[in-house]
Amino acid sequence: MILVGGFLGAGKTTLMLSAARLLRGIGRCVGIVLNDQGDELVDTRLAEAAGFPAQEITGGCFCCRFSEFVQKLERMDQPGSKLAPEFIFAEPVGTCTDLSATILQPLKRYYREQFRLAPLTVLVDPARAEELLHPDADPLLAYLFRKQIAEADLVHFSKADLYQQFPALDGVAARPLSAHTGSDIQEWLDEVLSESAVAGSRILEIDYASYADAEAALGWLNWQGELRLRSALTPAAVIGPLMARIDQLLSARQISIAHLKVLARSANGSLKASLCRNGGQPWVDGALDAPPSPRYALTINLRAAGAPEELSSALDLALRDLPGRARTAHWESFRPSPPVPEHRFEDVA
Ligand SMILES: Nc1nc2c(ncn2[C@@H]2O[C@H](COP(=O)(O)OP(=O)(O)OP(=O)(O)O)[C@@H](O)[C@H]2O)c(=O)[nH]1
Ligand SMILES: [Mg+2]
Repeated sequence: MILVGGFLGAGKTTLMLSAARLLRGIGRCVGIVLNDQGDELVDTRLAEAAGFPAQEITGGCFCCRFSEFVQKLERMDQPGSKLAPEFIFAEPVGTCTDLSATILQPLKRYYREQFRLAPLTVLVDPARAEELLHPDADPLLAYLFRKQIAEADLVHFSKADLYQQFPALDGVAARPLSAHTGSDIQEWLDEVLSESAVAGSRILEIDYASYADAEAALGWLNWQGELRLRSALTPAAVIGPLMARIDQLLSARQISIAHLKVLARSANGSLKASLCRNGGQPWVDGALDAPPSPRYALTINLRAAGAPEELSSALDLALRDLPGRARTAHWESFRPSPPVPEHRFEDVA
């Protein structure tokens, strides 16, 4: 089980999918477990679209739903099941930390026969690190970000293709990798799968009140529904203006985007776009050349530093601006509730 942590938008899903493809390419069977505080996850749809067995824990983090997490891992691993991966990647919520004490140690103590654990990798987006390690950063998010790094067995800078230089991380050695170019992904896999790798080598000292406040500093919005257009459009022509409008509305309210993901699926193909900061250029994955369609299934996941009602009203306006009608099947917006882990180890197991 390979746990990949890191802040929202760090590149966890992209790295897991890239590494999973490498393993599949040499004939190994791989599964993926995703996690969110809400329902309707873009990442799960992506993992499924990439052809990997995917499970998800929704409505809370792995640590607060540890028993369910283990059930999902075991379900993937049942003999005779068509889902019987040798390797399982697991992505915790991007605002989660204390994973060593609450997930890795209990797995080591109670499930040592079932699972071999890879070191806890924490991915760091270099630009996000510059922002959150700056003295003017939001103190709660900076606290959470530092804790994520402090408990890692391995820290890697993601998106190395975009940067020449990388910020200092409080004495932690972090090597760059890029899931987009593939550079150093095989090396990372070799390292986390090596016989000598140690999982959960540290336990954090963490104040759960500050951790809860940091998680609640961000608003969460998950939306899923159907879009019926007045005339057929390509997925890029739907997603591009929609994301630009959400970005514009949030920026006007001075709400910082942590991660906005939109997935548009039609019978002609699907496209996902991702925006990790206001005014940025969305990254697009999928069928950019898909022919126009009059109907899309849309999934939208937004995490941003604003009140849930503000995120909802921005999305509502943006959906109304689409050249067609959006029908809501699922809409939730909230601030994550305080983490209450099922287990918490004080010492390394
Ligand atoms: N240039 C570049 N972009 C990357 C790389 N890895 C990920 N990204 C982009 O970064 C954005 C966020 O990536 P994700 O993999 O969705 O990040 P995540 O950590 O799973 O985000 P959450 O699920 O919200 O916590 C996407 O637009 C990716 O395409 C990389 O190696 N290079
Ligand atoms: Mg993800």
